[in-house]
This record gives sequence, structure tokens and C-alpha cells, in this order.
Amino acid sequence: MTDFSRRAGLGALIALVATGGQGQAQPQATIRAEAGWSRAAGAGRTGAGYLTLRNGGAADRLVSARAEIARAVELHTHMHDNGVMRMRPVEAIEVPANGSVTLEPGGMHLMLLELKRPLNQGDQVPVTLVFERAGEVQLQLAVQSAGARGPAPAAHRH
Ligand SMILES: [Cu+2]
Repeated sequence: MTDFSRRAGLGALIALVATGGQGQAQPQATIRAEAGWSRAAGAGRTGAGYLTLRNGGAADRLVSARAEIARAVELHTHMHDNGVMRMRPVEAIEVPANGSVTLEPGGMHLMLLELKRPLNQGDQVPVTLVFERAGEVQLQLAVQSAGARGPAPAAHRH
């Protein structure tokens, strides 16, 4: 082994260690997505996504979402318009620092446009949420019946 190759090898080792160090210094994901659920819907139709976001860090914003099952996913909210509840797309959903936000029926939600396959009760549908700071967070939506009002009907039985 020449001096040159020895030095090159050592350089590569140092570079590897330095990269590992930087990897460990990356901030931990501070946003958790929980209790994801949806409602049964047919192929070609529009589906909804509901969930809770818990933020253990600085204020962040959900800026987009995608799902393999839908042509596109929009962020929606509901607003009163002359006594009628209407949905409208929003650019982002704010997630307060060290707080949480729940996307639920009648409020903010994900809109899954042009479903490629039906959402069948009992399915688990993967969705990717994209945050301004936290980056990408994965979530499964548990599909409930078409008329479901919450994530886990069984939990409401007494
Ligand atoms: Cu909507």
C-alpha cells in the first residue's frame, strides 16, 4: 500500500465518521400523526381523511399530503356560508408549538380526490403528510363504515 492510498483510505474513514455524526445531529421528528381514519367510498369518488397531529416541538404547518390510492390529496376546511357548511381548500394547516390539532368531520380534513380503488371498511390506507419543518410523516387511515362519525366506534360502546 502506498502512502497515497493509505491517506486516501483514512480520508474516506474520516468522511464516513463525519457523515454519521451529522446524521445523529439531525433533529428528531417532532410531529406524530395518530388516530387516522376514513370512511368507505367507491372507486372514482372522493374520500376523506381524519387524524390528530401532536407536536412536541416548534410551531409547524402541514403543507401537503399524498396517498397512493388517490389522484391527489387536498387540505380542506369547512366554513359557514349563509347558513350552509361548505368545504374549501386551504394552503396549509397550522400545528401549534407543543400542541395538537385534530382533523375531524365538520372541520379540517384531508380530501382524497379520484380514488383509484374503493375505500373498504377495515382497510388500512397509507398516507404521507408533508410538514414545513418536520418533513414527511407517514400515517395509516383505518377505513370505517360510510356513516362513521369517529375513528373507533367500538370505543364509544359502554
Ligand atoms: Cu373536503
